[in-house]
Amino acid sequence: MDEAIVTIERHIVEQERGFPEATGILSSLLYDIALVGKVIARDTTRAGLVKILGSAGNTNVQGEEQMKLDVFADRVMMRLNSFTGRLAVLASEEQENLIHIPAGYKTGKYVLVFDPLDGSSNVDVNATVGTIFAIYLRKSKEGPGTLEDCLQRGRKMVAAGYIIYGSSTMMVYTTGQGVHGFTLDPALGEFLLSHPNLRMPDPPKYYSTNHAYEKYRSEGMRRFTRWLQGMDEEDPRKPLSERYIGALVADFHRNLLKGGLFYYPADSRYPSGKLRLIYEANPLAFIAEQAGGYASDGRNCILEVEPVELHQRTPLFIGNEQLVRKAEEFMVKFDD
Ligand code: FDP
Repeated sequence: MDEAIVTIERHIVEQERGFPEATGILSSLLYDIALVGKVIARDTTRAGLVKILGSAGNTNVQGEEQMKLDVFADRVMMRLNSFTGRLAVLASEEQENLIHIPAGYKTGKYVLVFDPLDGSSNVDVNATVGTIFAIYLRKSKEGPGTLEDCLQRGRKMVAAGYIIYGSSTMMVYTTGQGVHGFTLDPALGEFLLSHPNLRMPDPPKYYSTNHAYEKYRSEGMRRFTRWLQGMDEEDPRKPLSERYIGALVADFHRNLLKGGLFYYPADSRYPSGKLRLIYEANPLAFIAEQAGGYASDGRNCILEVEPVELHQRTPLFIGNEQLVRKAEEFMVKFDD
């Protein structure tokens, strides 16, 4: 007999049964985010997209050029989530301040942090981009959500995921019960379970980093890269193949499916790393861990880092555990 077709809605509801005390609000929130993914996917793939390509002519809080599709994705996420009564507060990589629930609408018990369109420099060249999100329980008791609600350790996350807009659109999420991937059937407008219980394959196949910045990197990092390439004379290995798309979510996704490592270390341009702890590193770290992998800032598990500011940057090493641990070893040996 053919296997059952599982929609994301059914899957989310079935996962909720693992939490007897669940109220269904988290399930609804995840389903709202799936809808956000469909709306953004529709716009990234529409022929009329050409009209909105290019820079919006302003910069985001990181001083980076903001593309029009970023603005659009940010608004969709906000508009579909601010009025549902499920959230206390939101925070977006594209906005300097917290996003509060509009006056007159109820606040809920969850906190949503997101990167509306990761890897946005890929938009102009029709390459893969994605939306990354994480959900926490609020810490504050009532009223508008606070900064403290958003500055929680990754370990406290109740759910995380991403939607990737590539040759097909996929949503990948975890609520701490494994990692599950769904592919959007554009004709049905439904995400269908295509990748249940994802585990990072071992041995890994790939590594992903931007070699152009080698000259800004530490001795430990340069030596680590040579180790990955099989050129460490004391510890030779079969080289891993290299793939770098330049959109974290896309590089991570490939490594999740094929096994591998993504790393963006601190360097002399970015002494604290380039990527964002709250919007990028933490959600992907939770997914990596749930898929049998590991994520580190080079010294500590990413999920244990206490955030001190909303747009905090971090070095990131994420993927198969033995590769991430090896990077940590190189840093201790050559950089401390
Ligand atoms: P982008 O600047 O295009 O938004 O989040 C930042 C990010 O992309 C990641 O998605 C990506 O992995 C990285 O920066 C690419 O940075 P480099 O161009 O410095 O390699």
